[in-house]
Amino acid sequence: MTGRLIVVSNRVSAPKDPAAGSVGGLAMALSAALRKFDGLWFGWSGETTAEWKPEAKIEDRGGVTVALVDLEAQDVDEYYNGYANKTLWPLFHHRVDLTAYERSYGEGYERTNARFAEVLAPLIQPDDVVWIHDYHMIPLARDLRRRGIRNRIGFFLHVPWPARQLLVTLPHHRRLVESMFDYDLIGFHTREWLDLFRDYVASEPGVDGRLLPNDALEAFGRRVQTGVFPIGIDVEGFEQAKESALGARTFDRMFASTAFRKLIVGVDRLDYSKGLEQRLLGYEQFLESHPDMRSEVLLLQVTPISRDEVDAYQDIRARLDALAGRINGEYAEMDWQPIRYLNRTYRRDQLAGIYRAARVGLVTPLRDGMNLVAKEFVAAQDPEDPGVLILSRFAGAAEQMGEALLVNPFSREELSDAIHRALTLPLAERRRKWEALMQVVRDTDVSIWRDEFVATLRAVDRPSDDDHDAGAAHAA
Ligand code: GDG
Repeated sequence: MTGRLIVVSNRVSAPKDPAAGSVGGLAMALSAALRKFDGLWFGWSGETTAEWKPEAKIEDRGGVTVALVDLEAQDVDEYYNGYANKTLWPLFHHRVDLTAYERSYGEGYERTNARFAEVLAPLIQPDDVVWIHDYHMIPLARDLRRRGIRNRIGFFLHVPWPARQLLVTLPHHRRLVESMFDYDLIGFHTREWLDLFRDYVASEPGVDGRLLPNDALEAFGRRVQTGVFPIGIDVEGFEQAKESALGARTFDRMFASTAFRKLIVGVDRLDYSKGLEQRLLGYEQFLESHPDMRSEVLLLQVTPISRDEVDAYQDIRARLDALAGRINGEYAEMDWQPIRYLNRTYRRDQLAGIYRAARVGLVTPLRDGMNLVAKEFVAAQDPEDPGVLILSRFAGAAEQMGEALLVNPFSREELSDAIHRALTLPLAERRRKWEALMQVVRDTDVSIWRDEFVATLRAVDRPSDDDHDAGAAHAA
């Protein structure tokens, strides 16, 4: 009998109604696994409490058991808004200029993870495997080990791993990496992120790390297995969204509202890592360099607001408002406006209809763990007349999606040239590229990602319990 699966992430996205068209692929895939293995999804409720209580509210969400904890306002401030979103997120996306190095954030991060461990540890049964997600909870395995948990624990990082030269600007970087050696398996989206992690372990003074065969690593007197697990989308679910009544109606609406024009589409959370300013400037360069094509195109940029309690997000929002306004003011004609810039969310089936109506998908982050929009855009295309994906070479997705038009998003001229090329690419070439890209999208379906990670975690070679005790003593 295989043990239960326990998924742990900052926010628990198990849907109340799994059939709703708005559910993301990751939430679907993890919920399906939890239903299959009779598991549990643990995380922050999103609520605050006046005083910390070490207990979880257990609920059923669409057949998945979830365990939710409330946090004190100070925890939310220092752990979530602070260390996670103002320190690790910018640093891991190579934005040291935006990284906050406040001690209180680091302390809040340690405290909150210890609190999560306090509530989670008693919920873990002897045969369970635990799968922890993302940068919010890097030290959680260490905190669980301190509470005597010996189960297999895996970690998956959804964002890039930073270059060593930048990571070392983080006070206590070694302590953070040392805590990762309490996992049995650490997964990254790409070889590039894994190699950067290996570089830190092998080269950082004081770590004394060793690279072992098959991507295992040894340091701090312990050993961890690492691997590359590229995430993807729920292809079948996305295809259903595209074929759904609302997906088809959205496609018709977009088609009618862009008549005689080629639609270029971008869909991104409002985040400085997504390269939105550079994208608008690249598009402006295209309008400037190709005046004859101006009124033939239209950029639809869907950009839901995110993390707007954080100053850097308010700043980028104001800059984008101004930039979109300026470009529209400068280039619009009485019957044409170059950019439709929308700060709102759409349902997933509507997004599928929008992607399908587009001739070009612009996915140009400055740095991105993977980027699922690139895969959704491809999956939404009409195989007979597919659109062209322009993809940043700095998105993790570029490691697999070499048939896209790969660009350097920092160069507005390169962006402009890529837009021109995408708009003029012959049908046969578009089809050939789409088929190759669609194969990648199928081969990396989110259920494959999930199953491979969990199977690898269950099969990892573990040190004997004696070694493990030595490791736990070392960490304490
Ligand atoms: C992190 C990593 C990694 C966007 N607007 C709407 C909407 N979205 C959906 C997209 C897509 C998802 O949000 C965004 O996923 P990304 O992968 O592009 O980016 P992050 O949010 O930064 O995610 C990233 C990912 O984790 C998974 O590991 O790929 O690198 O940064 O699915 O469609 N969804 C709906 N309405 C919107 O308006 N329904």
